[in-house]
Amino acid sequence: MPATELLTLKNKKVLVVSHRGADVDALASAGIVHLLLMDRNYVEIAIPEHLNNSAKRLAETMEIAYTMQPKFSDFDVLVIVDLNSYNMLGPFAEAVEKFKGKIFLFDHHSASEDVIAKEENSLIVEDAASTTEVLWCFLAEHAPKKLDERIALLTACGLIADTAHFSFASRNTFRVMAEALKKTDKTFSEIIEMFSVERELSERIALLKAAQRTRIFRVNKALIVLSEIGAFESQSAAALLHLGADVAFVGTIEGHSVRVSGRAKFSFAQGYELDLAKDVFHKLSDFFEGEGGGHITAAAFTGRANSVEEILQKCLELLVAKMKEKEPEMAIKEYKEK
Ligand SMILES: [Mn+2]
Repeated sequence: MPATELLTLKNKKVLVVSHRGADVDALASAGIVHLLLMDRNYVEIAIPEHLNNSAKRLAETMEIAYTMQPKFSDFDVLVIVDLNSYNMLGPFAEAVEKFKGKIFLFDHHSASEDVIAKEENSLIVEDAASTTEVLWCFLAEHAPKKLDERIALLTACGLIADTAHFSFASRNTFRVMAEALKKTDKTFSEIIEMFSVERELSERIALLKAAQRTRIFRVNKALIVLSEIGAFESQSAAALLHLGADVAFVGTIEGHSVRVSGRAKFSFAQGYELDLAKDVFHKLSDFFEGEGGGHITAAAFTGRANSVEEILQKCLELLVAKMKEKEPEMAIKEYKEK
């Protein structure tokens, strides 16, 4: 089993790093590693650029401290959680690439071509629902005594958030959740309360605008939608799936820097053996400056381009190419306003 050396660390200065735009799973995973190592080491958590509001709320309720400007040279060891590509490290990428000490990595995203940590120090479980699930199973096997109430709560938070309240969950996810719940007195709704935030007006407006600006394509029986928005592209893509799309690509542009987020229904991904990260988002960097990654049903791209439209169009093209592997005869129809 890789990465077990992590459990032997003693008298080290350890920096735990997660991805930019850290979400609940990212922050909870960093919190778990902090709790795990803090008895015998000096541990800090660092987040590049920003955290989402739910992650900020969790940091407050669980009193998890973090910095956004770490001095990498002060540390002996890095532990990277909930990412496996340099792109997701944003402004930290260079410092991690140059880091001389040992690097451990725990993740559940589709593996990228980047090698941030040596194989023996990295544990990537692509079919795990969250990085907290990966960490829980790792500890259950190698250090079960460490599984206390705080680690259980953080594990549950990461699981609930990354599965969108168990919409995408395996049998193992429910098993881990049941084990974690046993270690706490909290109810399910009390755990949700630990990281829930009111959605801001700006986000709700963005979601409605994304729906308003949608281009709708019918490809055989599937509905694929493209939309452009000022912000909240991943939330918008998820919202468009709730409205009825099988796949949604939503992009945003500021100057020339572009972000595109994609979401696919699980049943659709299964039907076409689609991995949104591998079949669409990794490939975007062959055509545009930037990098993409993510999961089977949720992925994103950040890069540079002259317009969002050209990237959205390419997403559609790559998706249709993948669909054609199953159904070579494809009719694509765009629904236009009359
Ligand atoms: Mn995650």
